[in-house]
Amino acid sequence: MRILLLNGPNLNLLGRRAPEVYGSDTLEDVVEQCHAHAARLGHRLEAFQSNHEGELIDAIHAARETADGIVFNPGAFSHTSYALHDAIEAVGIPTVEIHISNVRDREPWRRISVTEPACVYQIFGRGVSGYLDAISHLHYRAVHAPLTLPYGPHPDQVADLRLPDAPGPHPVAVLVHGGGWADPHTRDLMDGAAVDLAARGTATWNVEYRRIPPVGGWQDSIADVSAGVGALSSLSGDHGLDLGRVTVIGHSAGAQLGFFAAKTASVRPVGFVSLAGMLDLGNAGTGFDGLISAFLGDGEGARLAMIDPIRALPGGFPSVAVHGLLDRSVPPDQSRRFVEAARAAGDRSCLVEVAGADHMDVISPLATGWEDVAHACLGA
Ligand code: CA2
Repeated sequence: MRILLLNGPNLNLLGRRAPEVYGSDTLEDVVEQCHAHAARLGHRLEAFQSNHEGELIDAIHAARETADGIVFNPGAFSHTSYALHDAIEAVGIPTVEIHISNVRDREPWRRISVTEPACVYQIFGRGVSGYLDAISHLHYRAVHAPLTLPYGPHPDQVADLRLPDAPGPHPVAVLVHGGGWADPHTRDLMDGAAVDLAARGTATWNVEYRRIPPVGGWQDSIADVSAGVGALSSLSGDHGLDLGRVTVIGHSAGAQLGFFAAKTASVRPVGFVSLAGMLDLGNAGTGFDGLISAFLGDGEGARLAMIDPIRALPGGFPSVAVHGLLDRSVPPDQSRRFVEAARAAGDRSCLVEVAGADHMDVISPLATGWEDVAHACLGA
């Protein structure tokens, strides 16, 4: 694939001012990292930056001949430029919008993006690594483009459906991304797993959900994932989904959500797989205090029991807890304790420890140990 990396106004100043907002990498650093990441995935990348709207429009038009995907940081033009929106729409090249900063958590006018609706995806608030995530997203989209469908009226109530290249009915893996329930982390985190599992014969339903807004919101997140699972019943006929073989697979904080969705959804899953899951929130360690209290909202510490998977056992379904032994973000003990408690409560549950894998490896088909993870997911 040929990727155009396009940067808009003021991004030439990166690394020279406002490092607290945009980090310390210069634009040259960003371009170099993007080149390397694209090459790792087998793609070629060309970069262009301009402070002028017309030049950006011309670059998008020219990309018709030279690019199959665009990674675009329109800078402040994203908040105002219908002309750029139209250019992206007119050329029809899959374009991922990226913002380095968390535009949803700054001045209200930065929350608005008029260019986003013309793009296939938007990534924001992940620093410079968002550019690399945007390249990965284009990569997985090129391998297997999803059908993105709403399951509710909110823009975050959507999910990506990928069907195996075989006649149905298909078993279904519902994927629930992690990221500490927080805004910048969205479902592209699960793109690799979604594409790989679909290639192995399982339909994948990669669910987005409302996240911490900026404090509280656990009810919305849990309700959304549960509704996302339930929405499979209206899709099964058209897409050949086997509702008797649905598995919920959650990563990190997404495992916490996935567990409750598996318990409450109107479509009953036959299994739950936790990948590096936060399953014992009461013993997550002090490093997680801020995250958990942000999710619960002020003064709601007493409700921890309501959102803690280990305290809500038995689940009433079999579970597999997969954990990389090199995980420094969520300790492998979370999975060990969950499996022990699940068995004690009467659930069938098993632990899969993956040597050499860290927190993100358990969702990456390119990482060490992915075969073990994929088998755990399919076996469930
Ligand atoms: O977060 C982003 O990536 C932005 O697209 C960056 C734009 C801003 O206008 C958007 O709202 C969000 C700004 C580009 C960089 O501006 C600088 C300003 C001072 C110092 C360095 C860069």
